Amino acid sequence: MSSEKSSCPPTVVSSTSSKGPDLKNAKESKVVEDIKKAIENKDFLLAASITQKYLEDTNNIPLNIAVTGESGVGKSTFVNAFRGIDNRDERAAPTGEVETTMKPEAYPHPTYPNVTLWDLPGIGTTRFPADQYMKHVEFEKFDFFILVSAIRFNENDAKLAKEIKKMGKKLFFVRSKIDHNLRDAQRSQREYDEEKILQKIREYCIQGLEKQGVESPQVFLVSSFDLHLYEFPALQDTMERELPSHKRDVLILALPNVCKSTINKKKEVFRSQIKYYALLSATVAAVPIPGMSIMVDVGILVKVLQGYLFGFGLDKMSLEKCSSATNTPLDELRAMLNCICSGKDVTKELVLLMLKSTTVALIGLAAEEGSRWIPFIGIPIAAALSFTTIYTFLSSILNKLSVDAENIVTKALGIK
Ligand SMILES: Nc1nc2c(ncn2[C@@H]2O[C@H](COP(=O)(O)OP(=O)(O)O)[C@@H](O)[C@H]2O)c(=O)[nH]1
Ligand SMILES: [Mg+2]
Repeated sequence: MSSEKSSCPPTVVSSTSSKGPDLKNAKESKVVEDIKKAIENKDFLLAASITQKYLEDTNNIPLNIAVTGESGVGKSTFVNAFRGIDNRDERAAPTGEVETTMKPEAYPHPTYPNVTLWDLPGIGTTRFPADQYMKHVEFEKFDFFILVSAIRFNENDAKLAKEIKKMGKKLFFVRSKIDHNLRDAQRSQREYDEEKILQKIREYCIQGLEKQGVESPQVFLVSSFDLHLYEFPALQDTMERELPSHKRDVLILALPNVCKSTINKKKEVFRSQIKYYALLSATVAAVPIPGMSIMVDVGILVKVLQGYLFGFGLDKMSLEKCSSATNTPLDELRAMLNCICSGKDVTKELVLLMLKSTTVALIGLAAEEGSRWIPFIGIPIAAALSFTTIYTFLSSILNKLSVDAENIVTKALGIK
């Protein structure tokens, strides 16, 4: 079980200052205009299909993360941990082996297959010079690189780092196996001071890289066995800030739930999509096919709620994994759950039950953003009720699930 501490940084509101034009907002504005036009023309099916396509496209944007470094430094373990997979899992990248693979191996995220972690052969394993190595691993396809070292970054690492930068790619340095260093120090130092040791390791890595000509390296101290400790949360924030806006949400959803700020960011990503799901329901409601609306809604809602559970780690399997990984009895985790669908398989029956029990209480409590959207996008009166109902329903469930997710993280990881 992990220690009581967490280096969870405060929630940072994503800035749009990063690289290039704001593709997400540009695309969103265009889609909203197209939907408005379709609704003006009373072509609700077209409005629905534009909305559906937008949601599908947004949720399928590819993100490719390359993990490289010399053999044995913990690359494969990091790839597994990032995907929330134990080294012993059958989907895991093999670990603790002499590196023989010469080509990058793809490991898709178990919940978001559009996100792929790539386990690269060490540059020393391939014996290529840095420029050939980059060609060999087909560097163009990666959104960014993570360069791992378990002691210090050596000459090979520095050469590769410079080549990665030269090719215009983002790079973050991870100093792995920090738990190992701290355990060693605890056993051998009379006055053990964790902060001082971490500072020393960080400075040693940064100075080493600078001496080899790498400018302003960002080094993050990580234990892949305890991602919530040390600087993985800070690495998450940095990766997110450095990505272009249209990829940022994709990364956020795929991040392991290692601190409350991750949960909050996921909640915001989910929240930003609610109006489109409500719109889907409204456009269907505007089409005069009796009885059609509620069935379509329920099908959509099942999928959306399942997505929330997977994203927050509140599905049955994630809870079981969390229980065994943190030695927290499953019953104790389940006792933290308040939302009716947390830890369950979401079925149409369950959603209908939830709709019955929650919307009655919420009717009239039109969520602000939701109600602002109705006249803005020109939703007809007949469909507005459907829009408001779904909007309010999803917002309310999302709030409850995010509280459950925070409680689970707090309990299982001992985060304050
Ligand atoms: N204590 C500790 N051991 C680690 C960590 N990361 C990897 N290891 C161990 O280091 C060994 C090599 O890891 P692996 O991921 O196979 O390294 P790779 O060759 O770079 O892919 C394995 O025995 C791992 O269990 C870590 O963060 N902490
Ligand atoms: Mg490996």
